[in-house]
Amino acid sequence: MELLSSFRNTVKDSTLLRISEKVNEGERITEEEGLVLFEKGDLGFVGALANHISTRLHGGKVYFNRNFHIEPTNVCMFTCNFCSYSRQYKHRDEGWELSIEQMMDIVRKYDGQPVTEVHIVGGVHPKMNLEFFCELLTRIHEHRPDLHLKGFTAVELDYMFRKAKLTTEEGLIKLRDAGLQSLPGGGAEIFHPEVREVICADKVDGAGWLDIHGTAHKLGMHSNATMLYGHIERFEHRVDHMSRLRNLQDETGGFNCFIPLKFRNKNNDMSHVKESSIIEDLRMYAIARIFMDNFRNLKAYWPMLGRQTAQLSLAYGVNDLDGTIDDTTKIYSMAGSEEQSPSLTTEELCDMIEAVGKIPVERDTLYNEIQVFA
Ligand code: V47
Ligand code: SF4
Repeated sequence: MELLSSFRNTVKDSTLLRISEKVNEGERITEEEGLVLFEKGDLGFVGALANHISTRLHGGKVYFNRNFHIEPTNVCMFTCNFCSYSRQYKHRDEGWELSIEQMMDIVRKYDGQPVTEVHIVGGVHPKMNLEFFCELLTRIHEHRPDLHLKGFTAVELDYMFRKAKLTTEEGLIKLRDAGLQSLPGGGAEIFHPEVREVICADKVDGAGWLDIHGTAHKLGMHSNATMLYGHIERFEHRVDHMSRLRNLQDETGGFNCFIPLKFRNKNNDMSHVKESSIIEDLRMYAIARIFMDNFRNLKAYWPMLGRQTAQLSLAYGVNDLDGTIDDTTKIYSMAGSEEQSPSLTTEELCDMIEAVGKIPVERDTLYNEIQVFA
């Protein structure tokens, strides 16, 4: 009620007022209303609504997990224009290709440390096939059965399964049997073909990405969803993207969280495209929180966004900062993020969260609470 009374006097636009009423009542907003938020919703307005929703859902709790990344290779068969990270197969001598033993060395580095998740993601290498990754998963699982294995974007999976001549379901069952428990959200970019055909024409399309995640959900696996924003897309492409995810979530309920990823423009074929401002970033998070009513969690991936903007986003609907990570991910440092070797201790993460008046909570991959830092 309080939320509404302040807007009744200040907000003149009838659609914005209607949206604030819907948020107050816990009702879903339409695609048209989502577009109006992008076009007319100022930062204070969308931020207040988003913080209201996040507080209603999580009571001020902000989650993080203790994880590390393995990036098996940056050699890639695809040619996404925004990618600063990959090397084409013909230039593979400029990239890296880790053997299973080298990846096990990374896993062993964390022996005795309280990490709960390993995130495995990389380029699409023609020689790293389904069998190779099943062996990797089996080895990690045998070495450390308590670690949650989250891995492979729908782009990697699509290529792997086509090469193995398996259906999505057959391929996912093989990976699941080897120990894979959930899928990260990468590769989604922007689903709409008007944009996808310009920024990443040669990889799995939007329908294919959604089909892989939907199939994983039906097999009892969980996954995340991302959206690469702040480049050539228009607001209606963002709304279309979020709407397709929202529809799939209605069907399966298998998404853990939504992660808007800010486009970074260094060292790639889209360097001429200006990066979004901090105001646009915060508006993006807030509108995502309002629109994605069936996603419990909204994550700001701090290695890409930078820790200060990520911290600010906690007042704009975000309730998850991903993890402690260590300096094992290179995707964003290569694309120009201010975080050149991303690593935060648990204490630093907790300080960041407490500084905005929220409660830090360590979670596992599926958002079960491990420890509340009161
Ligand atoms: O799909 C690539 C993005 C994604 C750039 O599920 C870029 O928990 C910005 O999806 N500027 C891969 N973004 C990473 C990813 C992810 C990260 C953290 C957590 C999770 C999770 C998933 O990185 C790609 C693409 O959208 N990306 N290049 C760039 N220049
Ligand atoms: Fe390859 Fe992924 Fe980079 Fe695209 S974003 S070129 S699929 S590594």
